[in-house]
Amino acid sequence: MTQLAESNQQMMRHDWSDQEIEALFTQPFSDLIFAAQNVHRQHFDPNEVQVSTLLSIKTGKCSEDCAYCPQSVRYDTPVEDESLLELTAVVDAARQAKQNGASRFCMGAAWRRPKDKDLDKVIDMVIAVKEEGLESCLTLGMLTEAQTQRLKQAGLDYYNHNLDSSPEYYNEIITTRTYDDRLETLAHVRNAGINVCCGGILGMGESRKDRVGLMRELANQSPHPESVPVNMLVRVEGTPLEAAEDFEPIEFVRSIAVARILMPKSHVRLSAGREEMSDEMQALCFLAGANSIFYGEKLLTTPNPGPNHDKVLFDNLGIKSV
Ligand code: SAM
Ligand code: DTB
Ligand code: SF4
Repeated sequence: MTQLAESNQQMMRHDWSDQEIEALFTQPFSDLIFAAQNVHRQHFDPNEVQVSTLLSIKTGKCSEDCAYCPQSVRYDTPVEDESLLELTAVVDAARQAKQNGASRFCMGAAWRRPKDKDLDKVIDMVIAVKEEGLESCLTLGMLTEAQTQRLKQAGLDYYNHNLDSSPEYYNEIITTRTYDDRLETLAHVRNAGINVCCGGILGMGESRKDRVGLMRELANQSPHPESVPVNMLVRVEGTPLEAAEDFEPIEFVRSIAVARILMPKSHVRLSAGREEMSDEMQALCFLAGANSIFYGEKLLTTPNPGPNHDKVLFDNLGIKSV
């Protein structure tokens, strides 16, 4: 069988074993990148990258204990708390994002789960963002089935809810909600017909085996999440993970390539952590099949390369933002 026929046969599987995923990870780098490029080119224009902008609509004072997160009330971090933004501030930010070339506007809130009265206001934001001609995305924490249905009715395009790590490593990172809680919210989102954005974080002290476990959980969802953010931990002072070891860049690129091979039609987002990546490393990530980024000077609370830097990078690589 030719290599192309073989990779076609591997399309859209939801039954990957750890051994198979491990074998993808351990291939020689050139073989892995070549395989990922092959898959990528069957489904996407390799010179197009989707661009999303993030806005924190409610910042800090979150009750959860996610060890990576500067917004947890339990850690003393440089984050300035802010209650839910007014609609006008969100519309202004959405217009700016559109002007900068973003096609999707993602709003994030530091909540364990939204209260219904807060959801009313967020729904107005979704409607307003869509009126600006942008796709809408939310990340608000856990949702009930009824809340998810209301978001669908409002026209929400994507909901981001990450698995963050393998189930095996999860308890080292978060104790205030379970892996199953996350899967339940993801099921509500999928059942409501909202596109699923679901990924994780690398560089939290996990092993290769845990990265395999995260990829297994993502890829064995059926259908695959439409969008898969792969975050590199942003180490923030005051969080339990502030002194995590540097994450090996080639291992990060390998992880992107594995995500691309496992989830051929998903947008794989080179998400948090770009501020610490060289342009060369980002170029390798695009070569490995990443085809989405967050654009704009800030992620939720931490810095991101600004639009000017990204414009030069995209020009150098001949990438068109979509
Ligand atoms: N509170 C909601 C929740 O946890 O689902 C939504 C916002 S939360 C900040 C969204 C995601 O951001 C987390 O699931 C995590 O994957 C990512 N994140 C948070 N802090 C991060 C950090 N320091 N480095 C990388 N990713 C981070
Ligand atoms: C995701 O996976 N990464 C984004 C988005 N979804 C919401 C958030 C990254 C946050 C990085 C830390 C911060 O800026 O607070
Ligand atoms: Fe709260 Fe989300 Fe941060 Fe966890 S990741 S502490 S739930 S804002």
